[in-house]
Amino acid sequence: MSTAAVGGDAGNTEYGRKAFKRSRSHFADRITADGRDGWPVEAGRYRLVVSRACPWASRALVSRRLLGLESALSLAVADPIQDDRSWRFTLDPDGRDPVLGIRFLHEAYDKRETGYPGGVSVPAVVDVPSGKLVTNDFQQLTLDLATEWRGLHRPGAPDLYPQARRAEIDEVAQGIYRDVNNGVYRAGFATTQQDYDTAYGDVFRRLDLLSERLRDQRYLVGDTLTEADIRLFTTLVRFDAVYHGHFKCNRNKLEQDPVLWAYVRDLYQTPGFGDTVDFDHIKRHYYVVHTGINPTSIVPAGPDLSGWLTPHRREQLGGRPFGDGTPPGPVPEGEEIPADHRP
Ligand SMILES: N[C@@H](CCC(=O)N[C@@H](CS)C(=O)NCC(=O)O)C(=O)O
Repeated sequence: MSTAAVGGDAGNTEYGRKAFKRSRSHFADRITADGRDGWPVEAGRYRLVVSRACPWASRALVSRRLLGLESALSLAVADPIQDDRSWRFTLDPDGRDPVLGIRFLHEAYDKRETGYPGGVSVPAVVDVPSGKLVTNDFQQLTLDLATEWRGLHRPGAPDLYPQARRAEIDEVAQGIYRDVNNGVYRAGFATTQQDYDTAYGDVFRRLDLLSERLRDQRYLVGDTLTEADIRLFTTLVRFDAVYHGHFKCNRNKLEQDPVLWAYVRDLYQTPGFGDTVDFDHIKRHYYVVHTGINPTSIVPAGPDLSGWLTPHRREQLGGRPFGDGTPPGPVPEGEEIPADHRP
């Protein structure tokens, strides 16, 4: 399996000596309370398709848990290893998603647009009655779950995108996206020394700034969990397992930054964050699929995960994780992370 063949992160890379370029999500319809794009928010109508390996999809996994949308928006988890037809439902009986009845996510893309030339990506939201893809716009998806889906939130759901803080959340999130979320990919898929050096510099410059910001405040914006924390979490939780080695972001491991390491453990141990994380899927996806940068596909045995559950002491900084709300309940049956895929 060649890196280019599997598409996605790798497929979005322009090979040759060009810088890594992430393609824009092509399907940007929005599911809204008023249904203005033709897709009204409705319990049970849509299916969220993710890979637990994917940081962009993982944002949606965390939001869905924190907001208590699990019964309103069902979940399909793709195999972390794609083949040349991209994401597939080989973890399900018969290799078929039990609700959509399809074997490959591309079938939902095809139903939406025949001959669509772009890549098939997660997260994807599929309309169950028609089987059509609605959106793969990961940037907008979590914002809509936090706002447009409010009518279906659980009682006690936090406000992850509070009106009064949006400008600050957007600004913080923009730097995180450019330098951290996407910065690690720019480093990992760089094909020139100069591109790699630039990306590596961006990653650690931004991480240093974030570490400084989080030294005396528990969360990134205000004193509660917001969209900004979700976006930083999904990269930090992968950092030592894949980005440090596989993507060569190796100035230091996260574990060596006392502030960020405590911050990410705090989030990991908060219901709705760590209970969505599958380290086995994460490691196997990156190391097996990206044969351009790991030709042997050998998946490293480490790192030791036991530190994730150690006390973080961030509660001493105050903060009210859920604001006036409450933590989410237990993970729904069937969505638990297997014991050997977590610390
Ligand atoms: N939708 C965005 C971002 C989401 C994204 O890149 N997801 C990756 C996984 S982390 C993906 O699904 N790639 C397609 C593939 O690997 O087949 C895009 O098109 O670039």
